[in-house]
Amino acid sequence: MSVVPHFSLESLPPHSATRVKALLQRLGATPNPQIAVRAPGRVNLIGEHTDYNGYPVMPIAMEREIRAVASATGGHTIEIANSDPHFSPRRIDLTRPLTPFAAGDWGNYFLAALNELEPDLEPRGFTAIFDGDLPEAAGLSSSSALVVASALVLIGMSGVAIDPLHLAERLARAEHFVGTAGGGMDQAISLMGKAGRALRIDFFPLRTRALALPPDVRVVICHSCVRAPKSEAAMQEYNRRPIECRLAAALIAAEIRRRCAFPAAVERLADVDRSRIPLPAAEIDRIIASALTPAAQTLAQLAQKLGRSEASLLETELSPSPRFRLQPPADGFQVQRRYRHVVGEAERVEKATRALESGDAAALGRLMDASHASCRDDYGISTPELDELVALGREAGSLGSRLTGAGFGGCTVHLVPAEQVKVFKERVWRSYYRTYLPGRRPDLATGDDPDKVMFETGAAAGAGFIDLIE
Ligand code: NG1
Repeated sequence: MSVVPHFSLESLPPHSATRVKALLQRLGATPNPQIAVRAPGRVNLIGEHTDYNGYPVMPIAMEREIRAVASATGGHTIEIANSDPHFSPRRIDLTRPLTPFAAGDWGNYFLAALNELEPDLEPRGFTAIFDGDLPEAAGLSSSSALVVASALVLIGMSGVAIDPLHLAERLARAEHFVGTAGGGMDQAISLMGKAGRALRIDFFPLRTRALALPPDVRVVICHSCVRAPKSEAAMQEYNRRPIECRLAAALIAAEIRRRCAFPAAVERLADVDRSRIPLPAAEIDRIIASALTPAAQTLAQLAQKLGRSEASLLETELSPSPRFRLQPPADGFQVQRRYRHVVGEAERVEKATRALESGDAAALGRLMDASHASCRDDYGISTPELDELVALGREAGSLGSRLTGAGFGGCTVHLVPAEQVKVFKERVWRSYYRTYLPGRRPDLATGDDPDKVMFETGAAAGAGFIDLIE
């Protein structure tokens, strides 16, 4: 079993160490044990919306993070505060059943970790202060970094040892507490990121493989300035994708079973991967074509094809997490397009793995471009702003550009030759932030500081405890 790593304060980037010291000062002098933790956000290079389908992803842990300090208080109350005044303090009474705060409340991400770990850890009261430099609602996984940091605070306060891989698997499920039906990429990269490396992550069971980034390229992130908060209408749009994929898997499984014996348990698209269907390739093509027709499907059509009632679909596939039920979309379920994106994206992750193994940055860049087109055309998760930022990034000299994270706003990721980064940023600043946005979206304030909306990141180490004894 491996354990969650410990970092010395001196080993942290100066900015991070300074913030931790400021948090400790705010916590004040106390005779009780104090702990500090950090959990990075992530930028996904390729493999978008593949994780919950059982297909791989390839992110890096970012050099931006959520950090927290905590001190035991005894008793049965946990108090959490945030250095960002937008997030008011929250109090949790451990003697009562956990009840979520209002939808979208930051405290729910702490509760997600507590709800998962409470039976094992039996936590006592403490005070914790959280802090971070990850833009939220930006597709950079600030929510999972908060869940991971919360989990480490709970673990640190209880003094138990825990395997990061096992913890990542549990926290992926735990985050469903807030209502999203996401996969396990964000928690896994935050916990197991490797400095200087991308991680190829496979799921069910979770496993990771570190791959060196080509030495002569940099990862640049640009914010489209469109917020993508998953707690609002975007949650319907986000959760619709895993649900459409699950329906696609069920449709393919039903079609296979008409022709041959096939295992009963089909939960996700990887369960009906072509390699798992014991039939000739041409027959598999016919099965997929007849299971997934191009036209969008109504709930009634799906129920009929699957031999199920609409009510049963609503109660199972359309209710993927405890506090969420999808309203059937007015434009119908797009099962064929979603399937095409997921299997194409899974193939691109395989090719991207080979590109990194051979240090071929140009090949990775081409795969990133193709990924964006598929996210836009088949998965329907892009926006006009993201498309423009991707196109302008390519014009400004990137080797490959794409939206990153869930989509519907947030950030783009660009693979830029090291010597081009300065020019790239100057061009994108002029073309997107100074020309496109003021013309098309004057409502979106960008400010005057390019570094607030565009930044480079290397690959950081995964989450851990920060040793406070000098
Ligand atoms: P972000 O970008 O953090 O909302 C979400 C999911 C991931 C993955 C990506 C799309 C959560 C916590 N995260 O990430 O699992 O599905 O979208 O690739 O739901």
